[in-house]
Amino acid sequence: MEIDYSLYLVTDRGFLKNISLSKAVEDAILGGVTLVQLREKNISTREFYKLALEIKEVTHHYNIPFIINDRLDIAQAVDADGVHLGQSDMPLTAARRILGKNKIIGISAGTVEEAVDAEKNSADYVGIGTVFFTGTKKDIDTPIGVGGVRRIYNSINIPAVAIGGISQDNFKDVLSTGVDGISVISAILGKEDIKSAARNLKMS
Ligand code: TZP
Ligand code: MG
Repeated sequence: MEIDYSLYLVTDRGFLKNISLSKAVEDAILGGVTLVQLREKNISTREFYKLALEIKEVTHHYNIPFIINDRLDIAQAVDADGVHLGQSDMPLTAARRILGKNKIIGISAGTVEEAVDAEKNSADYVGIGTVFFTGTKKDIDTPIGVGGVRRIYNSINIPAVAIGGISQDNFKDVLSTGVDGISVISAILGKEDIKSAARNLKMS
């Protein structure tokens, strides 16, 4: 399956006002989101599973790949298209053994070394970041900036998206590095009009 990484929505229900996550995801897809990752913290396994089934229904209706953050078991249980793993999550080699070749595995990388390692161990894509300071994820040391994205992207030959503090104001600078896409939470889910917010992050 050829994957379009250009506009990658990561979820966080904390941003939503008076709208369900499945409706928000649907609006985002109608605005042009090409990939969806369910990333929900502080949620029970049962709730995560139920939410994953709900969101998968929406993404599959629109033929959009559906990725689960962190939880391989949930990804398997709902037959998602893949998982996204951080540097403290299940190691990539183990995850690949569990999920097999046909699932998408994405890895977060903040350094050249982490990105090169991900490629060597057969990641499908890398999430490069954190690019800019963001209120959404506060445990960041120093943002790598657009220069950092360029350096890391130039060190690998697999698809990559940039993440962290990307907005309507800076996304074109980020895309100028050549990365395959941008990954966002607040720039879409934090807006009143989710569909237009997504549309405003499209290149043309
Ligand atoms: N990983 C690095 S930054 C980040 C994640 C999940 C949060 C991105 O959120 P936002 O609102 O797009 O800055
Ligand atoms: Mg993680």
